[in-house]
Amino acid sequence: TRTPVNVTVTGAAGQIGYALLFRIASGHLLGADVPVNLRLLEIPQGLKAAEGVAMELDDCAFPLLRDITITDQANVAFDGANVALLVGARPRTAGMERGDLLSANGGIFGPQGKAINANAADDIKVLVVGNPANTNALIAQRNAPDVPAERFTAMTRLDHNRAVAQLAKKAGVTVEDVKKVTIWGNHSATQYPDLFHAEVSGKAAFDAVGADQEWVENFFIPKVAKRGAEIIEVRGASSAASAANAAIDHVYTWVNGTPAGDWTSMGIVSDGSYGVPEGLISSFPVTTKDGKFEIVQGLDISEFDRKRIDASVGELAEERDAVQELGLI
Ligand code: NAX
Repeated sequence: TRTPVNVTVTGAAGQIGYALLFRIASGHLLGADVPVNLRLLEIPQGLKAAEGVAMELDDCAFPLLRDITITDQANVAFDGANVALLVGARPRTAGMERGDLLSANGGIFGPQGKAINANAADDIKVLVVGNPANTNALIAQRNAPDVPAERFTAMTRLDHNRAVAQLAKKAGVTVEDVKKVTIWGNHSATQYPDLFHAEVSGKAAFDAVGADQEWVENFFIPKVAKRGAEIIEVRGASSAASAANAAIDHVYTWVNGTPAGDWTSMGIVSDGSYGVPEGLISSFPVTTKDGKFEIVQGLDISEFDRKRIDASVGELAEERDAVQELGLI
């Protein structure tokens, strides 16, 4: 039998946590033959609710779930962690400026990065879900100098999955027929969901949507980029199950690989590819294999692509400069 994998989840008592933990425990994060220990990190006010979730996890009698630890101590939560899902974050509240938001999150992701650096297992893989995800991931990464930078990633898989679904709907195909969609840049309204390099049933996706430039610019891109706000308006609460599903997809793909003839989108530390300044955590098209990822190289970047990638990456650079000024990195 395999040794259990230690999976740490922060913000475990929140709504994404509630949609996430049961799927991790049932084998969807890593595979149906991989036992897991769960380490749940919450703030003190969230500990009781986290205990309630743990009681429900017990009541599922999941064969793969070995052990659950509940704590408000980062050093305990990340002790021996192989996978860490950083979901808990400080949301933007009314009247909060960007600087306030970034410094509040720096107060969370800085110490968590240090705790990961000091306590996590050598093979630690980190996914940051809590917003602003890319910059929170950057803060954690910079506070973990002994961990290879590529182990820190930010989630744009929900945006990716949203783009796949919209494209399939428009082309009148199933989602399995849609390949090579890319989200570039920041997980924010400036992101660039790119269908120009995508394929539908093996042909150019742009042709599959009737070469309808007006639909791409005025429907597809804003639909994907602003989907989070639309969910809040219609559901009355922010995306939770779909976000949890995307977190599962992100880690599963990272560990188990992308299928041949396809790629995925992940926020990762830039190596300078496609003119994205080195060191920024930006979303790229990536393939994965044996627990490692590579940026898809050699894509033709049109002027249309360039403008949108640059706008989103520009926002990431501003966020990095702001957290640098605040002394968070
Ligand atoms: P909730 O407010 O339901 O839950 C957050 C939980 O985190 C709470 O239980 C809170 O007590 C806990 N928490 C806060 N600070 C903590 C800390 N320092 N350590 C440990 N736990 C802490 O939010 P939820 O709807 O679950 O969303 C979580 C985060 O995901 C938010 O930042 C949200 O903006 C972000 N999202 C990111 C998405 C993405 O695609 N990257 C999409 C969905 C979501 O909007």
